[in-house]
Amino acid sequence: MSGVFITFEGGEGVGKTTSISFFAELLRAAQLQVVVTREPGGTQLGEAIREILLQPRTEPVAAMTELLLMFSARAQHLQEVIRPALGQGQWVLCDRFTDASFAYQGGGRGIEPAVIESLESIVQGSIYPDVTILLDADVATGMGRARGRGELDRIEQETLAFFERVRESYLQRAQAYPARFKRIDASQPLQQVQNHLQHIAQELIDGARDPG
Ligand code: Z5A
Repeated sequence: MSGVFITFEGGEGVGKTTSISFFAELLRAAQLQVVVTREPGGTQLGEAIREILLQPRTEPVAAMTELLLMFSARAQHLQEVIRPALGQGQWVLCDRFTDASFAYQGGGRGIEPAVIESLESIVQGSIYPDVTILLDADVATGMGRARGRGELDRIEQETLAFFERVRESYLQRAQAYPARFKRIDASQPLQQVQNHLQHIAQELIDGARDPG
């Protein structure tokens, strides 16, 4: 039995965390088994790598170091959490996955997509998200929501131009993979975002119950 792998993507503060818990409740209410997880992180080792990645540092971090750390955490996450859960027929909801590497390390830092694609294939094998929910809002809206929280982590300290490139990369990926991506306008009030999420969840639940 194979589960369903759903990823949530988007820039900073667009509402991924808020949306993923709402979505998980909708699936649980339909009696589905749900695992909620995140990247970088999701395992003990992955969370330790996350700390290294997000801690502000005095030395500049090479883009390739950042990319490889993201994929190291991902390899562990796939082995410990994602593959077993999917193998048991569970629904895995993941706050960011490899599209974030294409957006941040590719679009943001300028690493060639072909390099990221090679790592994607080596690390993931046949595991790709079934559905990716892209919460898209202009950079200022997301930053405004996220930045009431106090100190900025290393990646949050990037420039506005960096986050504009990240957003553009996400939009390009959504265009390149229209069957997988579902874009939600995250600048809307929460109620409207949740209506859209409810619609997507219902479609997926109906599809899973009646695959024919
Ligand atoms: N990263 C990477 O570079 N490469 C990779 O491969 C991966 C990750 C996997 C950590 O990610 C960093 O890792 C991230 C990318 C990098 N760096 N940055 N920047 P993260 O997902 O943990 O961090 P984040 O993007 O900064 O997430 P966030 O700030 O926690 O935001 P969020 O989860 O999208 O938003 P939220 O917490 O749900 O909502 C923020 C606030 O807005 C909150 O008060 C909500 O109540 C409110 N909200 C949410 N939706 C709405 C609407 N619709 N209206 C009004 N208010 C709202």
